Amino acid sequence: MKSLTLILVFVCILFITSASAQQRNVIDDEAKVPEYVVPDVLTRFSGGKVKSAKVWNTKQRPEILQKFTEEVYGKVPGNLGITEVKVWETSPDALKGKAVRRQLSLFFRKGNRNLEVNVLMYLPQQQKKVPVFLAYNFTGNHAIINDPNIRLTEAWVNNDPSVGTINNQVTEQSRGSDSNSWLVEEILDAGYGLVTVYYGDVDPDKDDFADGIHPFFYQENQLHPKFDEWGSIAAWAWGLSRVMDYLEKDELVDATKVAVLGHSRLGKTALWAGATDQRFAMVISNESGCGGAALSNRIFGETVQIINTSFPHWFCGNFKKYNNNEAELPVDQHMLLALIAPRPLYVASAEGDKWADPRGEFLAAKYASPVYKLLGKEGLPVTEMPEINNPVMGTIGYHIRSGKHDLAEYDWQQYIRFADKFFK
Ligand code: GTR
Repeated sequence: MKSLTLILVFVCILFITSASAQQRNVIDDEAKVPEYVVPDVLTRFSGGKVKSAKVWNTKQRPEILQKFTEEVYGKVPGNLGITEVKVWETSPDALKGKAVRRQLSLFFRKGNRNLEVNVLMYLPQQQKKVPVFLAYNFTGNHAIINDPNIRLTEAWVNNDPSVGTINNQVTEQSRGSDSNSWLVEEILDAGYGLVTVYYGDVDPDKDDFADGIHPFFYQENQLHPKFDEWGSIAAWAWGLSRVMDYLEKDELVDATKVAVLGHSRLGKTALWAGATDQRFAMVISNESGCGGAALSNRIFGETVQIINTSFPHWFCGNFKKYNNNEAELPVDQHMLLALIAPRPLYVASAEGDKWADPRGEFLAAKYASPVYKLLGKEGLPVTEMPEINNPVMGTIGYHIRSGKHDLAEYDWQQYIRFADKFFK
């Protein structure tokens, strides 16, 4: 009896260690990807095929959107519009006469709470309304270009002493520190404006629901969102929609031609913004990876369990149910991409960014394409992954470029071409 118990204990230990080893091993070898199933985007949850644009728009799309809202990103618990717009400046000859620079703050107020969101705009010097790229930045508006006139955010930022970000506050030293990722002059030369906001103005990127926009919606004694309520990604996406509210009123911007763009976690955010707010005419996901453009059911690189552990605040509480349990997800990320249809969508990967699963990003774009087709658009123009540095552009665009995880010059050059295809 004693030996039987010992054997049982031994078997249990073996089982537990191999299970946790399985959890720890990140797959970055194509041959090791386990078999998986991707739900068909045009099959109803109740069974049956979607065969018309009408059924897509009135039934399938709202149902998919609802699943993502309740199980992945979380719902916005109420309404709050911009309380005040304060325009700090509109300078007609910024960047040595190349641009109009406009800076303004959107204030959100409720009870004794006040949130300031700083918006920086560079626009080509034209008399007419211009199409714009709208993109969050990671480290403050002043970091995207070395322009001494850009206002410094007072919001919490991640410390980075190498660029003078200390005590979680930016300093003069970090002006232009992220300028490699922002092709301001090329964007302007191509006839586009750039509208950018520091994402931490809306919600500081830390596992703390007492700051940023979340507490504005709390009921008495509530300390964090409910399980089906918004994490940070949904809060940042909400912020993009509020910027859009403003852009619709800006006399210099063509709000029917706003391309929302984001890199990495902000790529996930851009996709969710595009899915929830159809005013965004184009959506661009730069290496958004897990919880962004990459399929979750394909276990490669970052997984649901890993992302929920490293960044427990990004998604809603319900998403944790799918840690090491992706097959139970009612949706996969190609269905998120399909929510953008029929609007132009660009998905980009990088060869050196295996963590984000380039192939999983490509496949999601491919499996979203039937919806574009149903709505009379091309979707992805190819069925096999293109070569490195070989962009393809249907109504869905895709490239995998050489190099690492980054928002690079090459990426912007493709986005400008893609915008030209639809906005010019
Ligand atoms: C990583 C994270 C990714 C991606 C990236 C980023 O640490 O695992 O999902 O979002 O951060 O945003 O830079």
